[in-house]
Amino acid sequence: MAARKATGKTNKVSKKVQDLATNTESADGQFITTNQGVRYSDDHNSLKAGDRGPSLLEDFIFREKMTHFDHERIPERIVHARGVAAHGVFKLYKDMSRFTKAGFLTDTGRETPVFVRFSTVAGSRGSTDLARDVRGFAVKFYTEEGNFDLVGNNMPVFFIQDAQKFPDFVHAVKPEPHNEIPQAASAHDTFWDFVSLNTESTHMVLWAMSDRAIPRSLRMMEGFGVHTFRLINAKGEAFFVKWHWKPLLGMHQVAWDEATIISGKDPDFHRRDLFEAIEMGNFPEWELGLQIVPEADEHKFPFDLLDPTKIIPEELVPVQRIGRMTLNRNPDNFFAETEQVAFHVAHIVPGIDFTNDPLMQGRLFSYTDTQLSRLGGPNFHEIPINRPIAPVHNNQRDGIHRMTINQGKSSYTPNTVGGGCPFLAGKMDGGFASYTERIDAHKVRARSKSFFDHFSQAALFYNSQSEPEKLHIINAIRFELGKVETKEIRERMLGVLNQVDKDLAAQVAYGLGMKVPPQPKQLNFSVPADVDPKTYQPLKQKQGPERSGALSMIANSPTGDIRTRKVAVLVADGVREGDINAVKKALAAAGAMAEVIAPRGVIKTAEGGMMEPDKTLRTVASVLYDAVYVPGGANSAATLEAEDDAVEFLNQAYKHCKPLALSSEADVLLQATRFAKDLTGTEADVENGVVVHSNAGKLAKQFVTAMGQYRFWQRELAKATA
Ligand code: HDE
Repeated sequence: MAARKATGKTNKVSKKVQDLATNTESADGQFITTNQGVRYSDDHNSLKAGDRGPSLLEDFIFREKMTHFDHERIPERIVHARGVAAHGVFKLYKDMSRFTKAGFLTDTGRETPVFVRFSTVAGSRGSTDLARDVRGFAVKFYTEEGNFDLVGNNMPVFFIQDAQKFPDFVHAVKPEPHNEIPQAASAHDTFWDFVSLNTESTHMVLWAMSDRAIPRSLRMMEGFGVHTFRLINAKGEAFFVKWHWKPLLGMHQVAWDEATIISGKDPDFHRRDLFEAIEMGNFPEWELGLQIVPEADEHKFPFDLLDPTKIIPEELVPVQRIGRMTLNRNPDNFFAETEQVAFHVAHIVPGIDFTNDPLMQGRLFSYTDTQLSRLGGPNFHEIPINRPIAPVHNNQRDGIHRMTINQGKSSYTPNTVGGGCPFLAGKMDGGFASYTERIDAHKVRARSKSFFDHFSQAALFYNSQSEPEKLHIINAIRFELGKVETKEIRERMLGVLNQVDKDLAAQVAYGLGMKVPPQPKQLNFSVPADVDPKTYQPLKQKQGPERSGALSMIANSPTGDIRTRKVAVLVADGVREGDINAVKKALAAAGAMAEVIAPRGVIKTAEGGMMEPDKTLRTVASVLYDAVYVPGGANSAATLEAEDDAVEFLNQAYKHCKPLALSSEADVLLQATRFAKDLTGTEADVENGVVVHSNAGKLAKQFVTAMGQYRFWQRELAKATA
């Protein structure tokens, strides 16, 4: 595989990982056999009594094959069922031993192998990649001291504060139980019923309604550990820490209308994008960022560090970028690796520890429990993708699908028959010891009052968005609530939104044709039983920044960087091949790529040659590309003008705010579009991302500059209704 070759050197550790994958099999040049290793000669016909007679029960070859097939599926994950993964490495920039003793965070000479699985949350395994949803971002670090799993999401907060509510939340967002509708969508009654009754969800609801929930690529989204963890240094000192992944390609989104079309045109859009990028050697990269808070500062914030519905604004604690993760190898086998990988929040290594975040505490139980039913027994750590590179020795034995053949007579500790092995590891030997946090408390079912502010950070998030992003949030909520059939739920949610931002609530209400209800209207099950939910007034704290620059995707997208973007070059018979070459050259120089698309599988160029396009108009659509280019050649443009699919290609690209470039010779095609009437023929068109020029070289150059802005969202603002 090209990608594997391109990785080049294998360091000591990744070699070890490969050695551990001893269960690999390749059928290249081999005879077919049964699972008992018996070669056989016919795999097309079952054994019968006569060639038109009944099948015979003794056909062990048929029965073995069919039995295996009948059991091919394992239960999909209850949440995060739809996922895709890749291998890679993590390299540290900066020794963090002041804060932690974890080897992969202190030894800058190491390359730690990683396996990363991205996922959507609500949909089934076969659902679309472009659902409006949170994305899972789970990283398994195979460190020399054992596996560390950072099981995070692409949003830094969560819907609930206490694990007790997780099954309810998941039941509410999943398809409704009576008819199993809708698939992979939160736009339905039960989700909004739940979140409108649990105002602790409000902050996360806004993230989920923002463009973060419809990323352009898994390679272009942030990741977060969500909970506050602890780092522990060699002296035993503890620090609070929040984990961040910052994508080096910046953060980018698609338009919602675009997402819905992609779901039909290519439901594997994200999965394909990741796979192809890695195959092409465009290795996705993220920097690992840490926000570190000394223990002594625990109570200095206007929110509780243990509350997973809160961020620490970067203005209060900056994110230190301490290392880089590069994904450089696709899995060989989706099932064996991506499906069978088992992440667990409790997989930590010495130098990292938990906090009392009540959501995290519940997760510490859930992840092993779920693997027992999904992977069938307690030995899932022996599946190659889950094996640590650190050696494993203990007295655990047997169980379903045990792979290890333990030697010797001792399977207990303490023992003398085994010479006392395996030995206990003290601190000096790198043994894990839990942080000795002092706890002095009553045993209660309760929530700390410091968790009661449900709206300040929701408002912070909303206020920090640019105008186009605010519009996207408003439209997303209009869409979702528009699908909610129960009026009381819609109304209750408007009441909740009104506590975040009056204009937001008013705009959503206008779109729904409803009125914002007077306050307080909603019941609130986010408050303890001793508070009357009807009269409960939410606590809103005013401290902290009004806006946070890190929260807007658009504000954090590097302009000018168009690496790995995909351009559609629309052509037909009579196209000027020289124009195609000019744009291809300009794009390649900037790290982007072009695909030539024609009405049929072969075309004749203006220069007289024959050309095979990469794709035809029948199999692709503009939603699968970042920008569109129409080269010169009057015949080509005239042919495209007569093709509904070609005109629609341009219309959609314009609607989704993408950069467009057309040779002046393609004017007939341009005039056939819906947006031709919006053009002025002046510099304003270029500022609006539509470039027209008669010179192919200049057109290509201006096009690359326009692509540097990614999208021209102002087109939507001009048309927005309020
Ligand atoms: Fe998970 N979660 N979760 N979750 N979660 C699972 O584990 C759970 C939560 C996350 O690619 C399950 O192996 C509980 C927060 C990711 O394989 C399950 C609670 C965050 C993945 C489970 C949460 C996550 C999972 C399903 C609340 C972001 C996919 C299958 C107490 C920080 C990992 C499985 C992969 C998967 C339980 C909340 C992230 C059922 C009980 C918060 C990325 O164990």
